[in-house]
Amino acid sequence: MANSPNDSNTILKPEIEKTKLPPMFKVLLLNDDYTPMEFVVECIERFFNKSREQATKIMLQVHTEGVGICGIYPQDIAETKMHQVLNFAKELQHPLQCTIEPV
Ligand code: TYC
Repeated sequence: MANSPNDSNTILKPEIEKTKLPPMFKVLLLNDDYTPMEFVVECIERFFNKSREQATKIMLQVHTEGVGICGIYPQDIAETKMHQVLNFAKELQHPLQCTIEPV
């Protein structure tokens, strides 16, 4: 069109492709005095695809520091993983707490 903004002899900068990354969320486990260590390790292996060694390290971090990061994901995936942990813990009547937090 005659009056469109780019209808001139102006040299335009090429559009830089913007690959938008989704906001990311940390999935955190919280310590408590009752959930067995073995159950926490099993949760981390199962829902966060960690090796037994990695899972044990994260569990011990939570046990000693009070909180630990199991993984970082887009919001919907982080929420799903949190619910999977909470449902599994509830099923076995462990008080394990899991939450998510923006990065
Ligand atoms: N503190 C628990 C115990 O001594 C173990 C534990 C670790 C519980 C991590 C929760 O997120 C947790 N049995």
